[in-house]
Amino acid sequence: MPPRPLRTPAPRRRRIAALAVGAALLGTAAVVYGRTPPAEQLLETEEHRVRVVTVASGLRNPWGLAFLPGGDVLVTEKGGRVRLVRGGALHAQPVAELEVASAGQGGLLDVALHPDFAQNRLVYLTYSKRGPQGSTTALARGRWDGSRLIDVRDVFVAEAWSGRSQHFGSRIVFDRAGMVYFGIGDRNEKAPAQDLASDKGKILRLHDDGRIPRDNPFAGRGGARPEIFSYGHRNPQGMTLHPESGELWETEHGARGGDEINRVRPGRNYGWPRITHGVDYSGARISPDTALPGMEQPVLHWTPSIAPSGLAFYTGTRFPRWRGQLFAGALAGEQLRRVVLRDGRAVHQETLLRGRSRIRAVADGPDGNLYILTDASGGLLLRLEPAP
Ligand SMILES: [Ca+2]
Repeated sequence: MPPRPLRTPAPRRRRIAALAVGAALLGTAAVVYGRTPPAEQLLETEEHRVRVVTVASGLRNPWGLAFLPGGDVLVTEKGGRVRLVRGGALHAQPVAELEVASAGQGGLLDVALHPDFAQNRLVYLTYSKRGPQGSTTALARGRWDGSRLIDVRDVFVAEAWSGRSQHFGSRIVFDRAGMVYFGIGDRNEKAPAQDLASDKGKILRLHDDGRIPRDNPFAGRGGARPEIFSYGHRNPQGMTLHPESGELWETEHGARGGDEINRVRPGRNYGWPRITHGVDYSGARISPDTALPGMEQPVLHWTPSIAPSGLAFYTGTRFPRWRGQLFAGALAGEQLRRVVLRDGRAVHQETLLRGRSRIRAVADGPDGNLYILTDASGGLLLRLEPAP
């Protein structure tokens, strides 16, 4: 997606917001920018009747979420705060605040729990880190003490420094062996996505403490960074594990057109910018090729772009006909996209929540409902549950 200021609502939205304030959120006096849905709304979809419930409002550009045991939710805000939703209400005080490079697309990004969280209480965060060479994406972790996230320290700082403020990635995913993955965009520099000496445009694979696994695909290869798991990515914004195969799936932004869903395999090249199904924002051609030998094709590409962000397989039982299907949020596309897969291929899609708001994150809730975060200075945590 193109760089755009996130903090300043467009004039049209200000007017809509002014009309909506007071009518929108039950008992909430906060001024909320953006098109705020009512606290509850019914949605007719192809497969299920859905009730959309506002769980929390007043989140400032929320980015990622993680479910704590017992039903609490941690939510990151792009500006650097970690928030807690407990008992269906947003705690007034942040539970942590990180110093982040919050210019442009940078800031506090994703959050994920360690697979052994019940024992070790470790919470992982990605964020845009400032340094003498500009900014990069870093993975940090802290410990949840029941009410605050403490001892937050870097686990891994990627070699993706740039003076540019775009394409930081990222999502955090743990696989079944306990390895942690996070994605980094090309920092809007294109060519480094193909350079194995750089972490730009890569997905990284690490031990939970940031050590580099010896069996990584490029470990021991001269000139290549050993933390790299896959390369040729433009800007990964959604990532999740396939519930059956345990394989990593990812969404990334193209430029104008060429947004992708990929199955991410070790050592593979996902092509950017050598191959793409999109063109540059100016209309200029990025590459004459959409396919080349040795480069992976996406499971599907969205042309025109929807700017996907957040990705989840639905695994619950409350929406039985959605089981095993993929749900992708969309920023510029302002929607939730349902993707039906058969034999690893996309065979059908449905657009939900069209034109309501930018959607930053999607999560398969432990209670069998789907959760989404809207991207606005008055962002919402919404729950999609079966309508009676
Ligand atoms: Ca690609």
